[in-house]
Amino acid sequence: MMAACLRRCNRPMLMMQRFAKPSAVPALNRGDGIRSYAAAAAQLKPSPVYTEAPPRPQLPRSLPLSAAQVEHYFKEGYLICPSFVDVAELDDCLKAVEGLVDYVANRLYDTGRIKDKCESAPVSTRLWLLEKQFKGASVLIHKAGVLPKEFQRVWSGQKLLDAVTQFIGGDIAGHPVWNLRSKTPHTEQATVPWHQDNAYLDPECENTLQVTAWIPLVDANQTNGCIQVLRGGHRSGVTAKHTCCAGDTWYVQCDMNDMEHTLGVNESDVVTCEMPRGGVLFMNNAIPHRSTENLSEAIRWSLDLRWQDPAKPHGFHNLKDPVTMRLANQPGYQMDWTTFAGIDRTKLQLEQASEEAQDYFETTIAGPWMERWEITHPNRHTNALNAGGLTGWHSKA
Ligand SMILES: O=C(O)CCC(=O)C(=O)O
Repeated sequence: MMAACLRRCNRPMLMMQRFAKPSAVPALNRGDGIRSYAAAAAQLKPSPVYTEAPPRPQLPRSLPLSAAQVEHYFKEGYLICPSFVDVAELDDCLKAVEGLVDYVANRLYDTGRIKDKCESAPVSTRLWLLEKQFKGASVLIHKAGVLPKEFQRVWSGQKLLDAVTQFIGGDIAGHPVWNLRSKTPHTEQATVPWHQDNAYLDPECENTLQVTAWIPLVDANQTNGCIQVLRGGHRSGVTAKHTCCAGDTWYVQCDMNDMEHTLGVNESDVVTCEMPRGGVLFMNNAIPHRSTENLSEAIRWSLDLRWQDPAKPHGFHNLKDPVTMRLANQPGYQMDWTTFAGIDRTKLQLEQASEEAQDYFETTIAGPWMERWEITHPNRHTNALNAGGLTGWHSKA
């Protein structure tokens, strides 16, 4: 019923909407040194949502983040907490991942697409072995949009929500953009180029602080492709020019020169965010970041989860609303996952796409974020958009 309503309401929007271009940023004069871009950008009036912390909250328990950590988050646009999540909860998540991979293996096998289900392989390699038999097996996981209970528990866990309260205040909703990343080794599709999360959303949310927690389910390092951020690139709140799409992927990307002009950051601002299992990288929706290639021999599994104030625009193209998790004026508020976890965003988009695209095994992905940016590199994904098909929401890079 709900899905049908959303389908009816959204089809015209998805097919016809053309996104407004992001607000133009005055070109910055280069001056006499490469860092003059940064100096000039620093003079841009910063967007307070990304740079000013709310008052330190009062909770009936100690807050998980120190004042210095909160300050770092708002000043630099990211925060690494090397030991934050209970690793037993991550074990549970990995068990759930095993179930998701098993489901894909069975569907591929039952339809004759693979010869070996690789049942004895561990979660660190099984999907990669499937990928070798069916290119795009990991895309099937990525676009599945299944939100297991184990992920829900992490997402709405008290300690994480307390930290989020320190960033956005006491009203908190889970944003519909979340991802399980199966970063298989040596895979272009799993190497996410420089971007700001805002580039995947409708510009209406650019004055909403959205907090991302990037949570590796295994140790994340330079070898298996951890996240890199461009520190300070969030300060103006501007979304730099992105182009579409990188290589044979559906990812939009941002050029370092453009970021230097509009965000005032360059190579010297790169921070490589290695962290052990149990760590969390907090980011915001304006910080430029990417993940590097996985050069190891094992999958780098991770989750990225997001929160924002439920009263503010979320930019998710009217596809699905955030799920309220906490309300400051209702300390006993009980959140309800049923509607949120019950609406499968990929199914929603598939229902809006052509018959042909409604194939579980489809590994071409196209979506509304592609309409916001110039298509400088057409590929099968952008062609699918041009053909009028929205072939599954990977939610974002
Ligand atoms: O996990 C990755 O490889 C990329 C993550 C990312 O780009 C994000 O969370 O926005």
